[in-house]
Amino acid sequence: MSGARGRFIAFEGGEGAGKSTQARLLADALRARGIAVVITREPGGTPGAEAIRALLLDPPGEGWPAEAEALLFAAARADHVAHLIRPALARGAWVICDRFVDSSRAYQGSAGGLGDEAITTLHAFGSAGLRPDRVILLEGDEAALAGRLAARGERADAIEGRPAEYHRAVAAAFRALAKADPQGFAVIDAIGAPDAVHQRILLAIGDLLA
Ligand code: Z5A
Repeated sequence: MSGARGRFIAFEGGEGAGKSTQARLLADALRARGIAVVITREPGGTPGAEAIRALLLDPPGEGWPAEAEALLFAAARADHVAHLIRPALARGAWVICDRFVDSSRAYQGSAGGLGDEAITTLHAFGSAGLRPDRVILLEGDEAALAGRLAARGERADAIEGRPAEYHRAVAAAFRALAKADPQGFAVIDAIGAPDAVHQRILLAIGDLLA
């Protein structure tokens, strides 16, 4: 690639929306166009952030108070941004990230009750407020997405296992974030065959590929 900064794409949405599947399909499609791609996830992506992921998804003791949970997500993100995301963008690679700061805004800020200002302040401090060039928000009917998770049959982690109302509040928060920033977000229907969803995503980032 030239000396230009790479593009930063984040996938967001509730559990089972197909973020990991679509992140992989997009990475393959970009590589087929000769673009250098780094695919990563949150919480995680670097050794430090993966260590924090384990603490968040399987908490020792009584579980984290809401404030500690938000701080741990922000700390993991700060390490991930400093050690992986910014260096990759600087060398011209595209970074595709399975969840980023809008997950903290929806889960900890909105559903968890800490408020958006607390989360964006932590992000400004930890990661200098880095924003994706485009957030792909995958949305689908609650029952259909729950069916996918049931078919996968894995044990729910500490956050997935929260009540349905918490996850409904997360979904509403994502919708509100996307409505408030129509340039920054592309809302994609997550229902349909993986390749059909992938084609919708390619259309939604067409301007970034031009
Ligand atoms: N969290 C937070 O609270 N705050 C934060 O700041 C961040 C995260 C960054 C991370 O867990 C948890 O942390 C998450 C939010 C919280 N908890 N919750 N809820 P994770 O990364 O392990 O979990 P996840 O992000 O929810 O991933 P997921 O459950 O694996 O869902 P997904 O990545 O969106 O879906 P998938 O793995 O691509 O697909 C799920 C299944 O559906 C799988 O069997 C696929 O084969 C199948 N699938 C995918 N696409 C389709 C289509 N199109 N049709 C049919 N079946 C499909």
